[in-house]
Order: sequence, then C-alpha cells, then structure tokens
Amino acid sequence: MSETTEPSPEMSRCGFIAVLGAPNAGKSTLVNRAVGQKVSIVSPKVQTTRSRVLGIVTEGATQLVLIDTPGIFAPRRRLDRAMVAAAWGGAADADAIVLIVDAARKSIDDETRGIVAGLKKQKRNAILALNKIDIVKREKLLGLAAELNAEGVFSDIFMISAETGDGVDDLLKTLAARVPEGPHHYPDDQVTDAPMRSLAAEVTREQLFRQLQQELPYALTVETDSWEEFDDGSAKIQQTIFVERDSQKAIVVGKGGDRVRQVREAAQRELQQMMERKIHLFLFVKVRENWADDPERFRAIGLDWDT
Ligand SMILES: Nc1nc2c(ncn2[C@@H]2O[C@H](COP(=O)(O)OP(=O)(O)OP(=O)(O)O)[C@@H](O)[C@H]2O)c(=O)[nH]1
Ligand SMILES: [Mg+2]
Repeated sequence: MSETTEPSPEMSRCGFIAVLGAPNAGKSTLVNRAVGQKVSIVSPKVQTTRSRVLGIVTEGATQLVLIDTPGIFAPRRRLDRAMVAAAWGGAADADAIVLIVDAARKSIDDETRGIVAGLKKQKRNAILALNKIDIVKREKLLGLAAELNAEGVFSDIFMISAETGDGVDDLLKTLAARVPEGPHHYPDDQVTDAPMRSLAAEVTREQLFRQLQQELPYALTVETDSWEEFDDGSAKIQQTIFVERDSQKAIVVGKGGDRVRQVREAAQRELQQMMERKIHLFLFVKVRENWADDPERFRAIGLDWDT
C-alpha cells in the first residue's frame, strides 16, 4: 500500500497589522504596494489619509490585514483629534505594529519620536521600516537604524522602498510569521473593507490634494451622493466637494471651471482603470461653512465624532 507523502496543508493564519508613522512617511504607499492595488490615496502633502483604511493581503494560507492610519501629529481641529484617535485606535488591537520612518528626512522628526514614546508607554514592540531607501545613502540608513534601535522598542528593522517595492516582500514574510493561527477574517479576494462609494470619493480627494495648493486640500471633503449602474456595464457617479468658504469654492472651480474639470477628468480616468469599465463622473462644489464640525461629514469620512 502506498502512503501519501504530501505535506499537510499549511495552517491558516490571519492577523491585523497597524501601520504607524509621521505624516508623509509612506504608509499608504506601502499598504497599496502590499495589496497590489490602490486602496488608500497618496499625495506629496502631509495628512493625506484621514481615517483608518484596511488593505487586505492574502497569500496562500496567510491573510494580513494592514491598517493604514492617518499620520500622527499635534491635533488642533476636532477633525485632527479624530484622525489621531483613529491612528492609535488602529494600533490598540493589532497583532503587530509597523512604524514607517521617512529615511530621506534630515533627522528623526518629532512625530516619529512621539510615536516611539507612545509605544514605550504602552510597552509595545514594533517592527521598524526605514522607507524611501531609493533616495537615501546607505551610511545615513545605518546611522538612522542604529539611533532608532537604541530606543529598545523595535524587534526587527527593515529597509524598504514602498515606491519601488524593494524590501517589501521580506517585511511581509516576517509579518506573515508573526500573525496568529486562525481563520481568515475576509474573503480571500477582498482587498479592502471600504465600500466602493468611499473609495471613489477618496480618488477625487487625491486629485484635489495633488492639484490644489497650500491649505485648501485640508479645507475640503468629498462625498459620493449617488451611484447608478447601467445595462452596458458603465456607471454614473455623482459626488459633492464640500468647502468652507465661497473664496475656496472659486479656486476649486477654477477659471471657467478649468480646475474642477481637470480634477474630474483625472479622477474619472483613475476610477475607470480601477474598475476596468466606463465611469461617468459628475462633481459638484458646495460651500458648507462648518463641515469640519458636522457629525454627518465625520461619519462619511469614517471617523468617530466623540473623541
Ligand atoms: N522616493 C520615494 N517616495 C516615496 C516612497 N514611499 C512613499 N513616497 C512618497 O512620499 C509621499 C507620501 O506618501 P504617502 O504614502 O501618502 O504617505 P503617508 O505616510 O500615507 O502620509 P499621510 O497619509 O499624510 O500620513 C508621496 O509623495 C509618495 O509618493 C518611497 O519608498 N520612495
Ligand atoms: Mg496616508
């Protein structure tokens, strides 16, 4: 009689990984890279991510649920406080924490120091990922690694480029070994928990972040009002961009409607690529003086009002 010599199927594993880091460190870029598609928007400006975003990576028997968080910074507005709460809230229940540090900065920034202090206070270990190695000299990386290692909170140190993917597989392999055995929390083909309506609003907000200057991106929010499916496979999406003042509306709309047209075209293109079908995107710009103090807008962003 022949006996099967096949190895027993790999044990199912699943865990939540909080991705923390100063604004602009590259958290969302890393999460998108790990997932293999855009689930979280990215821009060269700080504080792009506003709420907790999940990026789900399923490789064989292992599912990693990466929690992208808003960059942690000194909160002023209620909206900012809610963003900070969302970031630490993401870390509280996580099976592992990855701290992303922008190695291209001149020195270790205050936000990163604040997070390290927070980890110490909570007696939590984290995995350090020095990011943007594609634009940083090796000696500098080694110096940074030594300096941060001395803090005594890091179990491992990785040097990565979220942009090029360099080092990211090694990081994911280590994370896979750290998450507990257990069933997958999400279907294996799911990449995020955000509904398509919010993701679509975020795609438009990304364009506004990229195309508008200074404080304006922080003074606006985007919501999807309606989503209509057509028999030919296309869809019509209507969104509202809320700003705080008439003067801001004038800039967002632009001369002869130029700015909002360019935002619309770029966002529509991106949505078509993401969904691999025709999308008709319609944008409206509305003034809502106190949208950043409106519980309904908070809910739409996915933030807690009571923080
Ligand atoms: N050269 C280089 N740029 C990177 C890398 N990773 C991210 N960036 C850039 O850094 C900027 C910020 O990236 P994000 O992913 O939005 O950073 P974040 O940490 O999510 O920022 P917040 O959401 O604002 O907290 C963007 O312009 C990215 O293209 C990298 O590995 N190398
Ligand atoms: Mg982000």
